[in-house]
Amino acid sequence: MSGYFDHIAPIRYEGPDSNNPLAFKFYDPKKMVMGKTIEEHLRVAVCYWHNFCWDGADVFGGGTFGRPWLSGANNHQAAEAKLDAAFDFFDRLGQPFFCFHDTDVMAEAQTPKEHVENFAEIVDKTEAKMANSKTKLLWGTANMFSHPRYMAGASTNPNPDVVEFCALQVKHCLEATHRLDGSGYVLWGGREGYDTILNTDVRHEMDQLGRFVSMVVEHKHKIGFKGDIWIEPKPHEPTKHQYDRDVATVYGFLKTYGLEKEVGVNIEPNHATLAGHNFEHEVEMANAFGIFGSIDFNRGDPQNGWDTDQFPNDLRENTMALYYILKGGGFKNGGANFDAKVRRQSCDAEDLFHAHIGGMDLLARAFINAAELIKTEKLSSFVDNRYAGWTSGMGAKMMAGEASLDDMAEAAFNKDVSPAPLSGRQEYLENIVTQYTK
Ligand code: XLS
Ligand code: NI
Ligand code: NI
Repeated sequence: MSGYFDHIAPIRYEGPDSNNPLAFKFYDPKKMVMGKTIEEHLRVAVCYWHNFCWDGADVFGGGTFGRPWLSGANNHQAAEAKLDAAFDFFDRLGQPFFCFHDTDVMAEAQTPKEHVENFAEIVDKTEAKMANSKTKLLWGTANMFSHPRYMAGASTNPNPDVVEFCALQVKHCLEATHRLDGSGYVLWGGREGYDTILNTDVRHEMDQLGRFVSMVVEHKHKIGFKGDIWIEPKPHEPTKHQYDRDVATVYGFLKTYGLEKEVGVNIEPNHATLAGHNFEHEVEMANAFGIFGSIDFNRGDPQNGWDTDQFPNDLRENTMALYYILKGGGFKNGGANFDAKVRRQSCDAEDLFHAHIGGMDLLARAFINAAELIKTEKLSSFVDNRYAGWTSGMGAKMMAGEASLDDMAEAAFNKDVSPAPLSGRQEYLENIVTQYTK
């Protein structure tokens, strides 16, 4: 036990009238909605990185948090102390899953051999911890962006030696994810892009990425990993132009390299907004192409142009997103993680709990709203009705490939009038969402 969280009692559901800041008001894990519990629907995961690996440093100043396990060198003892603290936190919060980057959990390595050894050592210890905890692994991922070797790209680096190192990291991290019974494996491409076209062979880099992701898929099948592989789209930051800009771009990439049946997406709302989309747009694009996987439910700051990774607190935005997630069938192997990056002044153990309790409460509320919206069918029946014309006549013929441009033009010509405008009823539909956002 780390001792760091000793003054915090396990978090319980106390209901909406509770004034206890360290209790759930809406996240009642055993509440049944649409045939499953809230816990089973949302599959909440706590992430390692911002919570247990970040000391509060920003580009202008050093750490503010004083987490004991981060106070010295990142050696084996520190990695173990961090593991103790993380599982102590998980056991008190009671969420079902966690997720990690390889470098989050392990002692820092100087050589490739040390990387493999240090990671293997902590994976053994994590496995032992998991045996005594209810917390399971949602997904693992390799950090291929922090180390200076990745400054010019990870698998899209012009230097194949760097890409070999990526293979080393991903091989071991995917195998560890498999061994720890993870449901998914994430590839976030923060350095998979370019800063200036002047030094970049874009097509070559895209082909590298295509081949690299294919190798990851081949390895998944070779080792018998049954979980999913997800790319996490983001338009920029840290790299100016990232190749996995948004869901539609990722789909185009997957299709180009024949990976669309093998790889899905891990959508992050703040990445969506950075790409100029709203959250539900990205969810529905993924549903439309059959690549929906998991969600990193982080909110951004509407006045900032960067990724703040804060816990979700916008009820309407998340009601909308969960509506489209549910409409697509809900989470399967995926789940809900939110990075819950607390602000730099939030330097106490309590602050980590407030962020996670707030995020889980908000998601539970939004989920119940979304389930009600599904049940009323007010939105879906409107949409079905709007497209009803395609089930018969020329519309059906066109979609079945049985009408040519000539046929359609002739049908239009034979009608004496041009089609009358039909209201899209946006205000009416928005009011329904407002009515169900509670
Ligand atoms: C950064 C990403 C990152 C991924 C995991 O913007 O959100 O934290 O989720 O590598
Ligand atoms: Ni993310
Ligand atoms: Ni992010």
